[in-house]
Amino acid sequence: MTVRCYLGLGSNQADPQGQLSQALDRLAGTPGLHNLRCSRFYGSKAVGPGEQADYVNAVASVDTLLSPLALLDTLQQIENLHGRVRDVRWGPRTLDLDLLLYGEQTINTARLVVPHPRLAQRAFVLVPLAELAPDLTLPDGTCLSGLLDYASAEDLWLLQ
Ligand code: ROI
Repeated sequence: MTVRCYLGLGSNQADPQGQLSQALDRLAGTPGLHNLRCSRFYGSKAVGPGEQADYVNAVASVDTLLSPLALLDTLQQIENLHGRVRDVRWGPRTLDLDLLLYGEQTINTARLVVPHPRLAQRAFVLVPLAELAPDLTLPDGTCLSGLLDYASAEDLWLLQ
């Protein structure tokens, strides 16, 4: 049985929309990932310390037989193909691919925490996620629609 997963995509360097489009092509071509769907693209003000360029963000869903860590490996390989350098925490990035949700599972390991720990506070994740799955409930029972009521969408705008 496949598991439905949600992925966060973000970029604020080197043609961010192009980075996301190319990442989606790569995800679509990855064996073991099926039924890829993506939200519309959003512009967003950078969250985190310091000044950095605005981001482009989107959320995708895929159905997969890959284990969580195999899926994480796949996402990191794609990030690396986009020249992602893991230097500055919270720093600018050519491509960020986050595993937001892996079915109903809760995962707490050194390498991977799912649901993504900051998912609930980030409008740039919640708003596109709601396009794909408006009735989604998180593993702890929280409804996405409830989180959206508190998410500030003022630093988020639709691109297409
Ligand atoms: N800010 C926005 N708006 N979008 C992101 O994808 C994003 N990713 C990050 C940090 C640096 C926390 N800020 C972000 O990793």
